[in-house]
Amino acid sequence: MKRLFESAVILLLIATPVLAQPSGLVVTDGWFRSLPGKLPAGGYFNARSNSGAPIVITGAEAPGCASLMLHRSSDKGGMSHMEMVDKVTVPPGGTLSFAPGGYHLMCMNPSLKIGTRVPVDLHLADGSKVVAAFDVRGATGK
Ligand SMILES: [Cu+2]
Repeated sequence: MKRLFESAVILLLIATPVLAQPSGLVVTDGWFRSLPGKLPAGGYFNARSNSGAPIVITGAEAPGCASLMLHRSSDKGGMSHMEMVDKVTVPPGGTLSFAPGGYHLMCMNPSLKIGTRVPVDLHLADGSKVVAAFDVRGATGK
């Protein structure tokens, strides 16, 4: 019986593309916008919290990025502007979208190949990390 349970769990782990991590953070729809040359690539995803407490993302890394920063875009006096943030908080039971024009990841000095998938590690304030696969797309987001 225990065996059977274990195989079922393993099957589930293999078959489920989105894994609820122990932290309670579920990452879906991850993708990078790859631009020509060595222009930084924006990274976008949805972060959903299954936790009763806030989940704080403090950093990120990925193999195709020399560094991967947390950024936020905003409009100041009609000028689009972005700044680095040191953390992003996902509210208890809520969803935070990292999307063009708002929070995003910024992949510096990228070596990303369009059509591939790369693993992204998100570092959380509690010391744990969540790994999610990001699709690498072109400039139009397709
Ligand atoms: Cu940015």
